[in-house]
Amino acid sequence: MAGKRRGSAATAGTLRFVLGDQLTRRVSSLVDLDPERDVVLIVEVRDEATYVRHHKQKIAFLFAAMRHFAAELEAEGLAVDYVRLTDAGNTGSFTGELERAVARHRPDRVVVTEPGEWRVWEMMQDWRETLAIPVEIRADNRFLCPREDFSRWAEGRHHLRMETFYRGMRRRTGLLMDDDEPAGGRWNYDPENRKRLPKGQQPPDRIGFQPDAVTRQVIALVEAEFGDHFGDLTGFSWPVTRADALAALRHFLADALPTFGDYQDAMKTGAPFLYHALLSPALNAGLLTAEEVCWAAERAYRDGVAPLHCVEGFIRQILGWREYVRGLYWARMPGYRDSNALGAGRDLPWFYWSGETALNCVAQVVGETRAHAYAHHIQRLMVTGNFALIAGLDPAQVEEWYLIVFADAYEWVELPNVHGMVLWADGGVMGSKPYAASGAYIDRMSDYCASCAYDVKVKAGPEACPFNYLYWNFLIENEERLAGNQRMAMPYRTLRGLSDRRRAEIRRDAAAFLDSLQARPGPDQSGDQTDRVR
Ligand code: FAD
Ligand code: DLZ
Ligand code: SF4
Repeated sequence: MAGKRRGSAATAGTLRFVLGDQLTRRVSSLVDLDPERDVVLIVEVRDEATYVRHHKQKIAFLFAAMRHFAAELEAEGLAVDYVRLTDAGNTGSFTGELERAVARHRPDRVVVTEPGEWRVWEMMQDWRETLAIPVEIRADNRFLCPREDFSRWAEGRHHLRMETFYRGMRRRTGLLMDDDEPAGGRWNYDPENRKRLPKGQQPPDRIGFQPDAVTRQVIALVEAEFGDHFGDLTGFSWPVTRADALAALRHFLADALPTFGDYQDAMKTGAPFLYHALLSPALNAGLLTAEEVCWAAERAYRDGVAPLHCVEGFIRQILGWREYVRGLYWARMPGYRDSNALGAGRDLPWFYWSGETALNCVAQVVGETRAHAYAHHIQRLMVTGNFALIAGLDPAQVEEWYLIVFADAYEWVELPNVHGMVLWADGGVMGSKPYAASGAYIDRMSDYCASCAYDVKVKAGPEACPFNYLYWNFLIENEERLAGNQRMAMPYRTLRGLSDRRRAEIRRDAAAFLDSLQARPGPDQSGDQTDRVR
């Protein structure tokens, strides 16, 4: 890129390496930047786009955001060394590009903010040994709970619980607090956040951002270089600058937040966004901070723009869940991903890529994910996640899928949600019980079942909704592991009431369905193509 390389011959300033998901002027690696002597390094590298084969929109989103951010820094008069993917000599890796930049600029030190993924953290430790100059790795100041504080809180606890952590964070920040008491007298309005969307209720039109010339160029680059990755680029409309991300935030606060809480768990055909914020790609890449988003939501409550149960429900997601999973990731890595508490090992069915399945709920969610690199929380948890859990899919393959398909996916947030919350592969570190559910849950919260080839009311045989018998089959298969879990007492009591004949029927239907998954990966899809897409 036409980045200024001021002083590239013999400057003795600091080289400030900003990763693609650290795009804020306030990130710790830039706070004490000396505009006269320092150089900011930003690099597009093939390794980061292919260590898993990310959705095309995720790559386009980050490259576009990186290029816009670099341009903003340059407009401020700063020296930016921006390496494009197709620049001659691009080595394709963080390490290679950092080494080349050190040779170009000969800085007296490198400053970088800690990354969001363990594998990059390990790279950074190597830089300290291999580069001949000091490498300072700074804490990521974009989170409200520093890693050390979370680790101290988690120390000695085998089971961590988000609710306890969240209350501590409310007290610590003062968000939704009236002196020492929670606003409205309650900490949590979760029971008010579970309504089905009434027939005829129309969610608001969502603001989309037309790609400008820079973004269009990136989209063409991604199609040319990563055309065989999962996902469509045609509808790309993510905000890729801070200004646009702020516009998206304002739009959410005014048009969706006042109803967000009521329909947080609802799902509707053809309405992928409902009242959700659509802010996670911008938040995770640094275009917005968690702190400003939470305080903006609190202001909407104090000003009477949005009711408390909606604002609390929203703030809980960011101040609670987001900070919690991040703390847990760093406190439990690198061993966290190695457990497989339920011994699951079935291969990921091809329909997670193709969407070609008679399970209408799964087909809808995969189709929307392909189109937008987005599915909302309940779709991720209770449709693709619930299926993966009750079908006993291999945690590593499921985790890779989630890391690939969403524009907001980084391991610090994906892994605890998938390994812990969805698959319970951590044996209960993250959540008290598996979120297993039959088709009745999906029927209650969506309109998917009305257009499905299967019948959600039928429990056995070829017409039956597979979620129904897979749910009971899951309980049977994991009886030894889960029956002692207090929160599973009710379903196990019901299971014990089933006749031997009914149990055998469940086992038979589940085995036939699961075998068919392995035998027939899906129309027109060969195993070779699975390898290609991953
Ligand atoms: P909203 O529903 O409007 O929520 C507001 C914000 O709260 C989000 O932007 C997000 O920052 C935060 N949030 C909500 N729930 C969570 C959560 N469980 N963990 C962390 N933050 C949360 N989120 C990611 O950012 N990246 C991921 O890779 C990711 N993978 C997930 C995988 C699974 C299986 C599940 C169940 C959840 C995952 N989530 C992930 C959390 C959540 O689904 C997304 O953050 C949310 O759907 C993003 O859309 P939104 O901005 O419209 O969120
Ligand atoms: C996800 C991603 C992609 C696709 N490309 C780049 C890139 O070219 N340059 C970069 O600095 N970062 C990229 N990223 C984000 C990194 O993967 C991310 O910083 C690490 O996963 C650590 O969170
Ligand atoms: Fe999904 Fe079963 Fe409903 Fe079909 S009937 S949409 S498979 S829950």
